[in-house]
Amino acid sequence: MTMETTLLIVKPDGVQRGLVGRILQRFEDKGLQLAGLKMMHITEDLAHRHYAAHKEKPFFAGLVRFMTSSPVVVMAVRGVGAIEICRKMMGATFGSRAEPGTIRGDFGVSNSFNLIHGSDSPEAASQEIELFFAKGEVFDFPQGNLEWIYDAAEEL
Ligand code: D4T
Repeated sequence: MTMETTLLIVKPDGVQRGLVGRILQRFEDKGLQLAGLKMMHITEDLAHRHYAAHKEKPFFAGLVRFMTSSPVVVMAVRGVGAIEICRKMMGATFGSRAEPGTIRGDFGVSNSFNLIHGSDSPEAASQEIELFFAKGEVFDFPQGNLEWIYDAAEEL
C-alpha cells in the first residue's frame, strides 16, 4: 500500500442534515490527514463531468439534479491506502443495504441520497482532485502525529 490522496464529497443530503462534522470526524479519527476542504455548489457541467461514466444510466438525470440541488463539502483526504479505507468507511452504495458501522449504514436509508462520494481508484482520485480543487487548494504538509499513526517499519 502506498500513500494516497482521495476525494470525498459530503453530498447535499449530508450538508442539509447537519452531518458534515460527524462525517469528517470519522476520517480524522481513523488517522487520515485532511489535506483539502471546501464548501461549494456543484454546477451542472461539473456534475456531468464527475459522473460521466454514468451518463447512459437511468438514474443519471436524477443524480445530477440531486448533486446540484444544494451545496456540498469536498475534502481531500490522505493516508496509506486511503482510497480503499475511505470506500470501506463509506459502506455499500445504497443506504438501505450498507452495513452498520459505515457512514451510509449509520446515517441513511435512502439509495440515491447516499450522503458521501469517495474516489474508487488511484486514477479516479487524481482526476477528481483536479476537477474539484484548484491548484494550491490541496496542501502538502507533514502530519504532526505521523509517528504514532504508522509503525516506523511500515512503508509510507
Ligand atoms: P459515488 O460514486 O457517489 O461515490 O457512489 P458509488 O461509487 O458507491 O456508486 P455508483 O458509482 O455506482 O453510483 C453513483 C451514484 O449514483 C447513485 N445511484 C446509483 C442511484 O441513484 N441509483 C442507482 O441505481 C445507482 C446504482 C448513487 C451513487
